[in-house]
Amino acid sequence: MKQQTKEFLLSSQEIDQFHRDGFLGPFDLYPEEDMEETLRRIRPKLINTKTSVYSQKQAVSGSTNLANYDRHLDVDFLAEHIARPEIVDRVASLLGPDVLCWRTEFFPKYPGDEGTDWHQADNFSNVAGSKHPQIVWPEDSQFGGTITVWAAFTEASVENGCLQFIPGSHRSMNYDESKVMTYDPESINNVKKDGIRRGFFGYDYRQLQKDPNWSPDESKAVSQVMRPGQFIIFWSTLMHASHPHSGATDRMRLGFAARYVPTQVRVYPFSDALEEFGGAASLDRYGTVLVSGEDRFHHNNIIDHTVNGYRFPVR
Ligand SMILES: O=C(O)CCC(=O)C(=O)O
Ligand SMILES: [Fe+2]
Repeated sequence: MKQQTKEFLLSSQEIDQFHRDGFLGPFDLYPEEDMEETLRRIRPKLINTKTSVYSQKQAVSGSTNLANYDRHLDVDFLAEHIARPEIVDRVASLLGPDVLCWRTEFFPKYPGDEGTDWHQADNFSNVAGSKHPQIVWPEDSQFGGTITVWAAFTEASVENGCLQFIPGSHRSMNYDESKVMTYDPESINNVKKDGIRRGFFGYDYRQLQKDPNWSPDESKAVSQVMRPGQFIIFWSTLMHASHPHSGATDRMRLGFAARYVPTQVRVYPFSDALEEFGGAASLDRYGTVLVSGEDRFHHNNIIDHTVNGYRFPVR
């Protein structure tokens, strides 16, 4: 049982706003200087992917950038980050008291990098090579998708590639995640859409469009400028993208996304490997992390620090 502090619960007005817009924030988490200092401190650990649960030894085929995934399972600061009450209380206000963190991902943008193309994710079969859903909600649930908490580990500005959202777009999917996309690493930083350099990490997300003739209404897009140490909360089904890194500054942009679901959701029910971005890695050492409440469903393997040796903060 993980107790909530309840100190950072959302107000009913904030909850309504989240359901209307599909996002909420940004919120303050770390002071700017602390965030910068922390990033300097953990960088060597991040670069050392040998300790990642998807390290090369674990990779079952190809070269993989999956080592960018789930580093909360081997880097202490990230293990603490995903369980911070400033985040968890707010997420639990939206998902209910029993919450799992099932995925984290780094999103770096270096000077000159393309923006992340517009997309929505519901069951996350979008880039899964197997086309199996990665998360499955009970059949009678009102919701699908996951709540993403995207933290700015550096400044995120229009110039260096901050997020963009189309408010209110989370209720209907413009993409069919069961369609197949072709992975083409050559396309990275090489494709322009309506004059803007955008791509999806080697995939062309437009291949999933339900209507090939539709295109997102960018006039409705809002940019999410954030200072280092802030975070924003959004549904994965919200239309979201990011600006390209213009190269006007030589500093990279780094986002850290943590994804949460309630305990009744099944995570990776159809697969014992992750297959994405032209690589694959075994899920042998993978587990979800209970960040709030209790697990009465036992659908998922939960990583327990007392058993597995990982050091999660117990609250
Ligand atoms: O940071 C980005 O550019 C994209 C982030 C994103 O798509 C996500 O967190 O789901
Ligand atoms: Fe996304």
